[in-house]
Amino acid sequence: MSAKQQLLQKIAAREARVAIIGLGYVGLPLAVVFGEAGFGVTGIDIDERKVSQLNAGASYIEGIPSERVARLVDGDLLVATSDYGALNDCDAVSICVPTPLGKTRSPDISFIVQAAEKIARHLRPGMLVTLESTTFPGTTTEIILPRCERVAGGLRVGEDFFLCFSPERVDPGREDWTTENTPKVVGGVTPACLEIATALYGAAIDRIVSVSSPEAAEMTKLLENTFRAVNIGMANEVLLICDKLGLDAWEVIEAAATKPFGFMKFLPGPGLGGHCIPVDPQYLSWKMRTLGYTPRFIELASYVNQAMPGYWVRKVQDALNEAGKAINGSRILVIGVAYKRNVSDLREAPALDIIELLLARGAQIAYHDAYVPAFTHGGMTLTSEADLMEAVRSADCVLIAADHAGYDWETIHRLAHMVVDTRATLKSFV
Ligand code: SAJ
Repeated sequence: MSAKQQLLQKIAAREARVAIIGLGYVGLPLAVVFGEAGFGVTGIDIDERKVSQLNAGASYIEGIPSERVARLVDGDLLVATSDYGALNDCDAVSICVPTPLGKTRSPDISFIVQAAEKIARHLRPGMLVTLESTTFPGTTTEIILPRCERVAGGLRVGEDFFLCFSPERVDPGREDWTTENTPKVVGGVTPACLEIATALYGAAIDRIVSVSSPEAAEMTKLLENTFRAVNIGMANEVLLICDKLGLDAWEVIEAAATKPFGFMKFLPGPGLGGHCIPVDPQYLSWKMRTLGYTPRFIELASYVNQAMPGYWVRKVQDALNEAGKAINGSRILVIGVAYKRNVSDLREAPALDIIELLLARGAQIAYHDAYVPAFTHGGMTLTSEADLMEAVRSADCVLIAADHAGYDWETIHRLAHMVVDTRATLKSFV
């Protein structure tokens, strides 16, 4: 019986053991979903704290309650380790490691390379390897495949082992679209690779979307998030345009959004934050530049989005100036430093850029964020104000950077001497 047939049989019988490399906001939900589909799962992570928490039946990921983890651990369907040797007992391995930007905003795929080299040392006939981490087209076949073939000498992809790309589409904390019900795109190096990945992922996830190659799957994910970055850039440029025309950008965009077809609403804001949207398009942009092509929409959107913190600092300057004040020496309260509403994540948060720019101009900065009790950035440690309304009263200017739910925005509007509102949060009170 061929390696493919053997693996397909083990998948059908739920006898295939699945390894997940990287137990973060992508890997842990995926591990739980495979476990709940009846597969034995081995989670592998370099962070011993994550390993011990999971083995104790505790979750550290928003949206994955500990009960779901404990049930699998108690049922011997989930075990965590930092030892890649555990791959010797696994038939499939999904790579869910971070793909950040390096210092020069170029792709940092070092975590993928490290995982690929460790996996290759344990590769044997009948194994499926699937890369999930968002990356530039070509990573699967140009980075992972050669390492597998070189280290596991003589094994042939599509015959002895199988290799795919399947992008993660996890939106942390979201309850309507989850790992199990979000359609899963899969591209295989060969048809046999695709067939096996479709069988495995299809056993745990409602809908599989097959594409013709790993590159098509890699590009699909980058298109999804580049689409957002470019349209958010467009929304921010609409703000700049409306500013010049003396129009309310939010009024215009909300009115345009009443069009029931052919329009999709994006709103202006303080800039582009998060660990996905500001990062993923740069992976595509970098790859295209190596091929001698400059993707202008991506570059322009990045330029507009990155200029938004400076735009809002000028708005603070203008507002203070009208009151005969300067930024220098003024007390400015920033409400909401997280990268978007109702999250605690500070990665690439535009509020941090705004705070840096204001401090450079001599402002006295205070902040309040119910999701972020304290943070350290650029050697500076700030703590969220204990008394929000007192902080609002005593500020020369309030800048709203994240419109979190649960705030008494009406009272804030009433008590603030002046407000620069990057999210039009107070629009209904004006
Ligand atoms: N933003 C705007 N205007 C908008 C939308 C977003 O300024 O109209 C800002 C946000 O404040 C944030 C940044 O852009 O700073 C990114 O916003 P986002 O809503 O795209 O948030 P993310 O980074 O959490 O995006 C995730 C992505 N999920 C995955 O990559 C799997 C994205 O693909 C989802 O579409 C998005 O969540 C979502 O829809 O919530």
